[in-house]
Formats: sequence, structure tokens, C-alpha cells
Amino acid sequence: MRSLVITLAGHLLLCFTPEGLCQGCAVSKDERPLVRDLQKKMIYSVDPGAPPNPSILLALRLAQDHNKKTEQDMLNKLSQDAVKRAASSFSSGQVALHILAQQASCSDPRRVSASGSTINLVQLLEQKLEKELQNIAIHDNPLTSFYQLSLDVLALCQLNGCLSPANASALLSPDDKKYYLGGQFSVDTAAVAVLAQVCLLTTGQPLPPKVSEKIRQNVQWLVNKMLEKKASDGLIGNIYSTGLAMQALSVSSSYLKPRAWSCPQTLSRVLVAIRQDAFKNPMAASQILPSLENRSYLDVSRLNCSMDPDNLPLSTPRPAPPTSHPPSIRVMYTAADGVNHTFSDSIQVTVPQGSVFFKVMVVAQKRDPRKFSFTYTQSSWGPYITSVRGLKADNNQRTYWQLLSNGVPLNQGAGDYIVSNGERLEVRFSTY
Ligand code: B12
Repeated sequence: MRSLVITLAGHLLLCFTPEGLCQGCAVSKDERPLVRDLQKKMIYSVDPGAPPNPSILLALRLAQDHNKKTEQDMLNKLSQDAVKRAASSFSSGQVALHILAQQASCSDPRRVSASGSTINLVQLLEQKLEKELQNIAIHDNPLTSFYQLSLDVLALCQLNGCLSPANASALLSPDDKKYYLGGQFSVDTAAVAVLAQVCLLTTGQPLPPKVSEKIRQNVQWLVNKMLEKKASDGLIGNIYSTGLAMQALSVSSSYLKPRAWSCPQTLSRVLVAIRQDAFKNPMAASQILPSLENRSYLDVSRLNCSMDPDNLPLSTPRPAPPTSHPPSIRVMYTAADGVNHTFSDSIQVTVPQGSVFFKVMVVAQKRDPRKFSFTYTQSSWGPYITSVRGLKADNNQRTYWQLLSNGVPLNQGAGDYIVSNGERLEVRFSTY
């Protein structure tokens, strides 16, 4: 196919094909090694002991370069995990991500087989979404979050599952309670809600005019709110929401005023962050990768797996250099109940330089278990703190344990955030 391509500073700006205009931006040829490195990091990060992560396979499938064997192995593991966990421990959004990963691998999510059993993930998601809606009716709050509800609508839309566009448009309509977390507009949630609703507008049966008008209004509101969160350097929300925001904005160009957003500017800012290793966390890498390839989660049904090149050879990852004994640093650590104000305790903790927040919590717990004991669950992003001093986070009450440094909420988790000498760290029971 012939196309005319216009670039600025090596980034794709506009392209014209015989079919018309295709707009978007992707990394240049020179920057491609950065994308391949991210892919390899995601592949090497896979922990054989942990549940496989559908977001990683989804991102690898949306990439231009492939390692077919790795992707096939991941798909097999995901199918085994889905069959095992279908009955109990899946949240609705996890099922949705599994569906998208299967679909992106040209495997039918309605027939996922492993260990002699076959399950229908689309039907399972329909049931999970029903339970979410019941929880909203009772508690005025989903079982999970509007981020996951948006993933649910996106996956059911892509698979032509049982979903009324009118109900979906009401579910994802503008409402601060849905799109704000801890007083902050959640760009991540808005981005997935945009992808889901653009899917409703462009896939399947034509919609009744009133429904499509309502969906368009929803998308316009979300796009405007996301653009309000755009900083002068191109970031949208924070560095970890920018990838999803890029996906959303690139599929909603008809909702953008001229020059409202410069994709190449945002892409350049993201590439700086990649070079600074901001995407070490494989989940973060998986969410940024599609936008580097000018792809979005709406592309999962358009992939032609038989055309994939097998061009991403893997070498054995280099073992980390032996760490010399790092010097110690001291930080102040506080655990506080910021909701009912029943306790606020501080302790000075000594840890090796380069330690993460989680290490501080472990040391504090060891020194004074009565005040600093805590529990966590292992999530796709790493350890998620679920309780401190016996006080548990509760989704129906919209409470959680917030992480802060010098009074400012962190944009990384306890397993990733590297602490510095003299820092005041805090876990604060909060509402969102
Ligand atoms: C909803 C949400 C929350 C909710 C979770 C509860 C709920 N009602 O679902 C609340 C508001 C409580 C929350 C808290 C935090 N979050 Co949050 N959260 C999200 C969001 C929007 C969606 C997550 C989701 O549902 N994924 C889909 C499901 C299917 O995947 P899952 O893995 O099963 O999801 C679970 C985990 O992701 C976990 N979770 C949510 N946030 C975080 C953050 C970390 C670091 C970890 C380990 C786990 C975790 O809760 C999810 C539901 O059980 C993401 C956005 C994104 N881009 O992914 C941000 C996001 C993951 N959160 C983020 C952060 C930083 C946090 C906090 C550390 C903020 C803080 N300063 O305290 C805390 C976690 C502290 C802790 N206790 O360990 C960042 C992580 C970036 C990074 N590089 O690590 C993200 C990407 C947002 C962003 N753009 O900054 N979060």
C-alpha cells in the first residue's frame, strides 16, 4: 500500500493512504531499540511462580516485533490460569484483560482450553459485570472500580458480548464519583472509558441516534477532562497514566480541537522517561508500549497473527552485577489512621541505600510489630498494602492505605519507590 508520510523530528505526524488520512505518532526507526528493550524487560520479568499477567501479553501482541515462542508460552500459561481461577479469584477487569490478551493472540476467548477443561471467558465476564452492577445497586459502588468496569465494557464490545450500549453509556456517564480517586481526576480510568465507548460507537450494529449521541457526549466530557490534566511538557495526568491517555486521545481525534494535543510532544516526553528507566515495573511497561507503536487496545481484533515476524531473539539476561555493601540511610516512617484518627505512630528506620519503601515497612514491623505490622497482596503492579496495624482497607467504604513522601502522595507503589536519606515516609489510612 502506498502512503505519504509526514514526520517531525523523526516522529510520524500524519500519513495519507489511498483510503484517506491516517493520523498518529509512533517511535522512529532510531528509537525502535528502546521499544525492543522494553519488550525484553517485560519478557524477562515474568516470574514463573506468580500468576501470568495478561497485560504483558496484550502489549507484546500489539508490538511490531515478536518472539513467537515466548508469546505462545505466555498464552498457554494464561489459558491454564484462566481455567484454574475462573471459578473463584478473578475480578471482572482481570477477566476482561484475559479476553483482550486471548483475542490479540488470535485465540478464541469463548473457548479457552487447558488441563482438559474449556471455559467461555466472554460468558464469565457477562456474569462478573452483572455482579458489579448488583453491587452498585446495593452499595452505590462497584465491587472493583470504574477502571475495571471500563475494561469490562471494552472487552465485551470487542467480542460482541451481551451488553446493551444504552446501559453501558449510562454506566460510564460523567460523574465525579466514578472518575475521581482520592480527590484527583483519574486519567487512567477516563482513558479506558474513552476506549470502551469509542469501541461502542465504531463496532457492531448501528446504534439508535439517542444512544450514540449520549456516548459521544460522554467521550467529549472525558476527553476534555483528560486534556485539563495535560501538563506543558506533554504528560497527561502522571507518567504512568500517559500511555493509556495517548491510546484514548489517538482514537478520539474527532473530539479534539485543532492543536489541543500534540502526540509527538507527549511521545518525546515519554521517551525521555523510558531512558530514565521510569518503566522498570513490567506493568508500567505494558501500559506504555501500545502507544509507542501507535496502537491501542481497540486494535486487538484487527491483528493478523499469521503475518507476525519472528524477529525478537532473546539472549539470556545478564546477571545483575554483585552489589557491594551499600551505606545505610535513615528515614522517618509514620503509620497513621487518617480517617478516624485513632493512631499516628512514627519510628526512625535505618535501611541500606537504594532500598524500596516496602523494605522500610518490613524493618519497622520487625522493630515494633504492635504498631507497624502490615499485610499486603501481590498484584500485577507489585505488593499492594491491604492493612496496617490490623486496620483493613475496604472497597465498599472506599478506604485504602495511601503512600506518601514528605506529605505528598507517591505515584509508585511500596515495591518500586526508592527511598532517600532523611525522607519522611508515611502510610495513611485514607478514603478515595
Ligand atoms: C483503581 C486504582 C486504585 C484503587 C484500588 C482499589 C480499587 N477500588 O480498585 C486505589 C485508589 C485504592 C489505588 C491505590 C493506589 N494506587 Co492505584 N490505581 C488504580 C487504577 C486506576 C486501576 C487499577 C485496576 O483496577 N486495574 C485493573 C485490574 C484488573 O488489575 P489488578 O492488577 O487486579 O488491579 C489491582 C491492583 O492494580 C491494585 N492496585 C491499584 N493501584 C495500585 C498501585 C500499586 C502500586 C499496586 C502495587 C497495586 C495497585 O488494585 C487493583 C484492584 O484490586 C490504576 C491505573 C492503571 N493505569 O492501572 C492505578 C495505579 C495502578 N495506582 C497507582 C498508585 C501509585 C497507587 C498508590 C500507590 C497511590 C498512593 N500514593 O498511595 C495506591 C496503592 C497503595 C497501596 N495500598 O499499596 C499507579 C501505579 C504506578 C506505578 N508505577 O506503580 C497507577 C498506575 C495510577 C497512576 N497512573 O499513577 N489505586
